[in-house]
Amino acid sequence: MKNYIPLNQNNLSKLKNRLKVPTYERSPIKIGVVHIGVGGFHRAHQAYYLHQLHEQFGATDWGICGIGLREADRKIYTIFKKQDSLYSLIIKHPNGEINSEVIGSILDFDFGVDAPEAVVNRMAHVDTKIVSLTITEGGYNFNPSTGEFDFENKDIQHELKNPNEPITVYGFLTAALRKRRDENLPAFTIMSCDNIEHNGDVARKMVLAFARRQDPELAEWITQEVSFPNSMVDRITPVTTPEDIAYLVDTYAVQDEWPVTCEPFIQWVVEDNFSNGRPELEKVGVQFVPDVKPYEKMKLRLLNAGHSVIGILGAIHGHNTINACMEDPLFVTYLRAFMDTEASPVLDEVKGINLESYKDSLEERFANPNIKDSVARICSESSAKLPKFLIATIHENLESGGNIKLATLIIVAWCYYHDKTIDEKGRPIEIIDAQTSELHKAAKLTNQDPLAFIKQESLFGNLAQNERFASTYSSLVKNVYKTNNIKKIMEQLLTE
Ligand code: CS2
Repeated sequence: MKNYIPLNQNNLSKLKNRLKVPTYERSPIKIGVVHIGVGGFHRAHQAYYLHQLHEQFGATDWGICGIGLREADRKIYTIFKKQDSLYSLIIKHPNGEINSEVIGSILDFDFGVDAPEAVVNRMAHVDTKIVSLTITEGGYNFNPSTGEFDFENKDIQHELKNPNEPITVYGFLTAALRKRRDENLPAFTIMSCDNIEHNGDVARKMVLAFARRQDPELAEWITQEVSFPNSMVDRITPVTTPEDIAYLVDTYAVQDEWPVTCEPFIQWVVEDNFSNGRPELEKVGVQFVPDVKPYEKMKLRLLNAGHSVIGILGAIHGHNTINACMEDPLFVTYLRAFMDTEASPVLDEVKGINLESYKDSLEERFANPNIKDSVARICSESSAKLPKFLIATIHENLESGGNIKLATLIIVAWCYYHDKTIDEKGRPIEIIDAQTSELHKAAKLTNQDPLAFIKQESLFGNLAQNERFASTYSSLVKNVYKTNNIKKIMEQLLTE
C-alpha cells in the first residue's frame, strides 16, 4: 500500500516531491477577488491565471475567496474546508501527456446558505476589489426571449422586501454595495465570466433592474461607481469523474476529493474597465481590449454553438462524448458546414483572428481523445444556452436571408430528445435542465401540433410565426419522426 497524503496546506511540503505544488507563500496574500460560483470552469480558468500570477510575479493583493450561494455548493464548501481550498488541476493533452498541478490561488470559501452575513462582509471588505461571477447562463434571472429581469422569481421577491436577507446573487451584491457606500469604501468591479454575449452589459442591466426596485438611490450609486467589464472566457472543462480522483491516487498517492480536469488551451479576453484596480493579468497571457464583443460573439456562436450542435445530435444517436462524435466523420462534416454556412456569415470581423484557423482549432480541441467531455454536460441546461448560442444565429439569418436548415435541425433534434428521452441505441438519455418538465410537455405535443415545441415563447420568442422558419422546422419534424434516424437526416441536409 502506498502512503496516501490528503491534499491540504500542512501536507504541501510532503507533496512537493510528488507533484507540482504552489511555490509561493499563501498566507500573506490578501483577498482581492471574491468569486461566486466555484465550479470546475472557474478553477480551470480564472483561478489558474491568478495562480500563475502568484507563481511568477508574487501578486500579493489578488487572492480569491470562493462563494457558494446554493445548497448544491455545500459539497465544494465542505471539501475546501478540509483541503484549505487547495485542489489539483489535471491538464490533458491530445497526445496523452498529462500535467497535474496543485492550485493555490483560492484562499478561502464562504457559504452563503449557512452564513449570509459572512458573505456580505467579505464582499464589503476593504481589500475586495473585484466580485467575479460564473453563475451559468441561467443564473442571471432573465427571460431568455425578452432579455428582461424576471421579477416573478420567489427568492427575488423575498430579497426586494427584505434587503437584509439576501438569497440570490442580486441580493448579495446589493447588500454588499450598500455597505460599502455607507462606509465610504470604493465600489468593487462586477466581472461576469459566463458564456453570455455582452456578459458585463447583461450583468449591469440585471443588477440595476433589481437595485432600482429595491433601493433607487443605491441604483444611482451603482450606475456611477461600479464597472462591469465584458469578457470572453474559454477553456473546455469536463465534469470531474471518479477516474480522475483515482488517477491522482494511483499516480501521485495524493488524495484530492475534487480535482478539476481541462484541456491545455486557455483564453481570456477582457475589457479594461475596472472600478477599483485589477491584477496585472496581461503578464500571464490575458488580453485586455477596448471592445470584447466581436471575440465573445465568435466564441459563443462557433465553440459553444458547435458543442450544442454535435452534443444534441450525438445524444440522440447515442455517442457518449464529444470526442466520440468527432470520431464520426459525418458529425465533423456537419459541424463544419454549420460553422461555415450558418454561424460565420453573421459574425463581425475579429481583429487578428483568422476565422478558418479558429474553426480548425475548434475541431482539434473537440477531438481531444483524453478530455472525454460528456455529451450530457454539453446538453445540460440547453434551455439557457441555446437561445444565446444558436437561436440568436437563426434570428440573424432569418433577417439577412441566410441559411438556417442545419441549425433548425438542432431545434428539431432538441424537441425529439425531450420527446423520446431514449437514444437510438435504446438507452435512456441523461437530461439535465431546469426546464425539463416544461420542455418534455411541449415536445410530447408534437404529434398533435408539429410546431408545439417552438411555440414556447419564453425560449423562441415569435419564431413559430416566422413562415420560413416554421416551414423548415415542420418539414424537418416530419422527416426526423418518420425515419427515427438522425444520421440519415444529417446526411440528407448536407447533400441537398
Ligand atoms: C460548453 C462550454 O457548456 C457548454 O455548453 O460549450 O462549457 C464550453 O466547454 C466552454 O465554454 C469552453 O470555454
